[in-house]
Amino acid sequence: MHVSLALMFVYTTGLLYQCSSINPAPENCLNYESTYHITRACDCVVYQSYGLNNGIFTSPNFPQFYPSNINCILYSFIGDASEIIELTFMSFDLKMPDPSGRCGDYVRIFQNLERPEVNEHSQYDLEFCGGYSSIPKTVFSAGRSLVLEFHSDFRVGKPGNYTGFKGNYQFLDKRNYLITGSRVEGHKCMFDFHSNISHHSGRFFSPGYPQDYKPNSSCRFRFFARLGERVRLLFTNIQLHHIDASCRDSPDVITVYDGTNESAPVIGEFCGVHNAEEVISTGTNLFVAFTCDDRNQKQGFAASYEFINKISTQNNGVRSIKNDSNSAMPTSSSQFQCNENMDSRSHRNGTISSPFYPEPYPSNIRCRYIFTGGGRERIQLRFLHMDLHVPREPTSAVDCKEADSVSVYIVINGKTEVLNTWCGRKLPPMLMSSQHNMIVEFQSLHSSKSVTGFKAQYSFVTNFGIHEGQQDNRGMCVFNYQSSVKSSGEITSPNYNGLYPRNTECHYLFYGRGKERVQIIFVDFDVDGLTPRCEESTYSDYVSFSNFAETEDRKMTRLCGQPPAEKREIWSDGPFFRVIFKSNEMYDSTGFQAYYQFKGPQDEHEEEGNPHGTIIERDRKRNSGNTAYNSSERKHMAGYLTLASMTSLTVACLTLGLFLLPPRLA
Ligand SMILES: *[C@@H]1O[C@H](CO)[C@@H](O)[C@H](O)[C@H]1NC(C)=O
Ligand SMILES: *[C@@H]1O[C@H](CO)[C@@H](O)[C@H](O)[C@H]1NC(C)=O
Ligand SMILES: *[C@@H]1O[C@H](CO)[C@@H](O)[C@H](O)[C@H]1NC(C)=O
Ligand SMILES: *[C@@H]1O[C@H](CO)[C@@H](O)[C@H](O)[C@H]1NC(C)=O
Ligand SMILES: *[C@@H]1O[C@H](CO)[C@@H](O)[C@H](O)[C@H]1NC(C)=O
Ligand SMILES: *[C@@H]1O[C@H](CO)[C@@H](O)[C@H](O)[C@H]1NC(C)=O
Ligand SMILES: [Ca+2]
Ligand SMILES: [Ca+2]
Repeated sequence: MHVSLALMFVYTTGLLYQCSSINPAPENCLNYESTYHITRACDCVVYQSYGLNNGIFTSPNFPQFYPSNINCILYSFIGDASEIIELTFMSFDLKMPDPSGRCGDYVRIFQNLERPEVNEHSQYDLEFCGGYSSIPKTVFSAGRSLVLEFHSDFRVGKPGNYTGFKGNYQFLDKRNYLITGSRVEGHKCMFDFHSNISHHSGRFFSPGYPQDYKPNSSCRFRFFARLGERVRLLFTNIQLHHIDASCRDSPDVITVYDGTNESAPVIGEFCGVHNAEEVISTGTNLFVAFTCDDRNQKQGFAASYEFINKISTQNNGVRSIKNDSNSAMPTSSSQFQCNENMDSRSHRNGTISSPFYPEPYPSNIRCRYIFTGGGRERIQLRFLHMDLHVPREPTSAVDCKEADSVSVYIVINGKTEVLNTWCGRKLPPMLMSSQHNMIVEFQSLHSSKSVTGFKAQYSFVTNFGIHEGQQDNRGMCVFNYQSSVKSSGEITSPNYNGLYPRNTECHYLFYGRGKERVQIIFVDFDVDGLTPRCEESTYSDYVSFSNFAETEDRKMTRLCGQPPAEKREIWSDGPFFRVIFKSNEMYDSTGFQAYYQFKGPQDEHEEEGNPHGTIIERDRKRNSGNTAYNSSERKHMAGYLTLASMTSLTVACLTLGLFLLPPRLA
């Protein structure tokens, strides 16, 4: 036993040693036709794809310090004709660049070589040095070869104090990154995808993927399904440059249109980072546009598509019938079918309820109500009745775990997550899904002779529960308010006065006439966030304002939390104004209700007061009952942020203080 352990130890360390040792030598360069390696006096080390298709490469002596005065080592990675190379750095420690940014020691990457070697004319694509945090972690070649050049400066006496690098190389099949559509003649980057008997699915990518997209790229992808089919897209990787702002203000963006061209309604807008975003057409066509500017290129996106006959639900095989035979009340879930599927194409609205509603429901059952829509549809759920059995009379801290309950699940970035669980008799707030599907689960553990169960009304909506204004199809959730149509009115957050949906962005565009300005007065405001900045880094939802149609307005501050009365009146500079609501993937609140009014220069002097009377201060107790997040979590987060970012110390402390205060109006 002891012996074998010892042997194993020797064996593993031997392997490790072998993996990370390299043997660069001039004779390895012999297969080079060019004279680059001779004029630069390089040593070479070559990794070819036959045999192992991946492995480790390191700087000399890694993890010890690398020697000074390494003139040049060329690491050549050479794959088959159908392969590309992926290098992933796991460790990186070279001398820091000098103050001007120039690297003394460096790694250079040639990733766009035509032949598997560098010559006098080859331009390196990347050069980097310094620490791990400052380098690209993963690089890809365009073709079958990639060369890494390593250089260290001459230093008198001792070696430098740097461990160098260690990375993993992998040969990938290039065919997995080919777009499976046909290129449209006369366009730089446009592809068509037609459904036919033998063609049901495939892939498409941002230009150059898996390499970063090129500056100023603009690509179009058109999908044509056959009659009765729909197009389903799944973006499996989205990596676009992202700023803490509206996606619609982002220069790098993917937009999905529910039709054949840009004039069709927008049903998807993606920027930043995502790993599983699904979009389904309502008709037979989809149109995808990808555009970017010439700064901050990232990897782009990878996506698959499928022409589908039916909307596939995540839970295939769920029985969609409620057996209405009047048999005796079943007592075990195995005998009882109560699952239901609601597809927007057959039921646009209706009700769901516990079995035998309003009679007592059976004990020990679980019912799933699965809602499936497409396009821009969201499921809006309004509870009409709630009377579930609780083992004890609910105390102030209701724990639904032991009780009969209703849970609502939504999909966020490809993952099914519980929005919240409700039990007892308190009516849950009105809810809305974050994209086109939702699952409601009713679970009865005990039941009783006196309970009546629950009933809820659902509808598939495309207006996000926003009732005033003209919806504009050029965005997912965009509403126009024109002075020429209506000089004053009301705007609300999506799904008001229920909880606003997660991961949702809505734009309210105001078009005044002449010298008019727009006045917005929030009469109700509760948006989860950390004041005063309401930034993404503090997991804040926010409402922001802009005097411009497509760029952020830096002089306007964001609103979140429960702002005091004096901050609830906002004016535009001129006739155009844009209000943006943005929610993230966690913590919910009830949002806002506001009055808007277009005012000419004379109106502004006429009335100084608030035309709509006093602002309603919210009852904060109601808030704690209705919001799906646990306010102690937010408290915890505020504390955490205090530690994490010293600059916002005062902000976080202030907010923490607010949360700890008893509700002012309670
Ligand atoms: C390397 O540098 C670090 C930080 O400058 C220093 O603490 C350490 O003693 C150095 N080691 C050697 C071997 O020079
Ligand atoms: C179906 O579409 C594919 C891809 O566009 C094409 O290669 C193939 O020839 C088509 N087949 C038929 C039967 O039209
Ligand atoms: C990208 O487009 C902008 C504006 O059209 C232009 O000024 C810039 O030179 C372009 N950059 C590149 C790298 O093509
Ligand atoms: C966009 O598609 C619609 C419907 O197919 C068509 O009527 C319209 O002319 C198209 N517009 C453009 C700019 O191609
Ligand atoms: C309902 O239940 C009865 C009796 O158990 C059974 O005969 C019948 O086929 C069921 N109906 C459906 C639609 O499953
Ligand atoms: C449900 O849909 C029908 C037809 O689309 C409509 O007439 C009815 O008013 C809707 N009911 C509700 C409650 O929205
Ligand atoms: Ca960019
Ligand atoms: Ca939130």
